Amino acid sequence: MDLYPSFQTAKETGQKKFVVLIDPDKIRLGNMDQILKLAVDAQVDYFFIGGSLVVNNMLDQCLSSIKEKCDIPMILFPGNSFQLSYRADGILFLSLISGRNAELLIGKHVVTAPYLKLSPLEILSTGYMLIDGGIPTTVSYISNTQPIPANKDDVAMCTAIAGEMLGLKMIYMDAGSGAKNPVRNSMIEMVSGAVQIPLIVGGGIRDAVTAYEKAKAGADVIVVGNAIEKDPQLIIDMAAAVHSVSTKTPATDKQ
Ligand code: 1GP
Repeated sequence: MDLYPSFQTAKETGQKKFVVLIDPDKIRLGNMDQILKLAVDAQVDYFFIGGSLVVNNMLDQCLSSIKEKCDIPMILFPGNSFQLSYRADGILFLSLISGRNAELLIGKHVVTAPYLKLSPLEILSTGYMLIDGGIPTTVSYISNTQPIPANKDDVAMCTAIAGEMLGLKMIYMDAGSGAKNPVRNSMIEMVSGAVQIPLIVGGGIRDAVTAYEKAKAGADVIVVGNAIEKDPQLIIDMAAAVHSVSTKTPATDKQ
């Protein structure tokens, strides 16, 4: 499957996408089967697979068990260069453009490039922007970078524009897993108005209304992890809320 064209087409046609983030460490928790069934029923668009720290080496097993049960594309969202597997469909090749840690801007990429060049994975080069979500997150600690302050919409906009100009194919604004506050709507509006490439937003989205608002503000792709791990049933309402933004006409929205 060509993943990037599917993101591009969705952006062009205003079809919002809903992503469930699966942390391979959590595969041992009994709710994995339930999550997969609900994801199929709710027509979840993609799985992102990864975590800042994956400690149980369950990545391959996680990917295989998802593939056995459904056709939802699996995209690696690696927290480090050990989280690679040919069993996925694609990989977010992340450059942490909100930070100034050279290793995460280009260093790790050089090391992993030969492996990825030979792999069947579709490479999705992505400008990754950490946005302050109200609490220190694992990503900001591990990456040794400062997130963009939550109210600095202009900094986020300029960073995203620079990422697009550098040729990155997508922008991912992340308040970090388990963030207290998701990325603000005003920041999403400003960034989505400034770049043409697909905009992914995640971190701290816990309910369908918030997911709807973020998509409405201009996010093309909404990512939810923690809330769904805690309550898998949320998948149904969240996916429906995000997908509904695509189908609503402006006239319907005003009602
Ligand atoms: C984190 O954007 C993802 O990188 C998802 O965050 O786990 O808070 O939903 P949550």
